[in-house]
Amino acid sequence: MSAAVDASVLARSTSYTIGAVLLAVGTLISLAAWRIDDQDEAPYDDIGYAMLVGITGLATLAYVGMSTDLFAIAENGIEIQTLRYIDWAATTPLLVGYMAYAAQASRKTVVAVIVADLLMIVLGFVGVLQTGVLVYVFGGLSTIAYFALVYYLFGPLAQNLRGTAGADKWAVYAKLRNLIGLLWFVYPVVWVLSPPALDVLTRATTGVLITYMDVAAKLGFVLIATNTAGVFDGLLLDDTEYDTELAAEEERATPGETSD
Ligand code: RET
Repeated sequence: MSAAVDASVLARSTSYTIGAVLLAVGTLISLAAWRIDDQDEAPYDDIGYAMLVGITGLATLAYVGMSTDLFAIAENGIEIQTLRYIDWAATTPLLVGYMAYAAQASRKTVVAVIVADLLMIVLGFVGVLQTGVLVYVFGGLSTIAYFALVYYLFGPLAQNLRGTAGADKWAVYAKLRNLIGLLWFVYPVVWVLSPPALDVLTRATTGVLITYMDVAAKLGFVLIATNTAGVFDGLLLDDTEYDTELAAEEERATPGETSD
């Protein structure tokens, strides 16, 4: 193996290992939040927390596998990290499923959002197995599915929540939705620059970039979902401060009635 090839393999496997560690940290954060949180309204209930744990937990396993090139295949001379698409096919439906759950969407809407998401990933995977113009045809179809997903997140789901939920829940939803709307859009950009499309980015650069993006998309999601909801506030403030905060919150919720 030449030194250059050696260095690029090392860059990839090192970034996958770092990714696995950061995603494992995300999993621990969700597990801690699950234990601490005593709210029982969606998405701060068992179903919601199980989804959060699944999002980073499954990705941690995928990253451990990718660091050893598990399930990597060579198609038309291009190596493809199959495990990345398996990870995405399992965890992106969980991410958007969490959004639909938080918005208390109807079953029909939940199914539509998850189908759009799965189509986006599967069509993208079919795209990397093609050559020539077909790569772009499938990439384009996948991007249409992504836009359908964004439509649901910014349209029907948001409307559902805006009318019914309190300001706190809406704040969490809006932050998560914006994360998806902005950060996820970088994925098709990196995809089209990497092999087998325009081939401007090497496999190593693609691997490192996608690791950053996955960690930002998943660890970021977990941090926003738990912190914006104030799950860890009790740990950050000392007891008296926390009691004052709680009393103030109760006062806001039921003005006029003091708790003591
Ligand atoms: C593909 C193919 C090209 C077109 C589009 C794509 C979108 C991928 C996305 C992936 C998101 C992954 C996340 C992973 C978290 O760890 C499949 C690259 C639109 C949006 C959030």
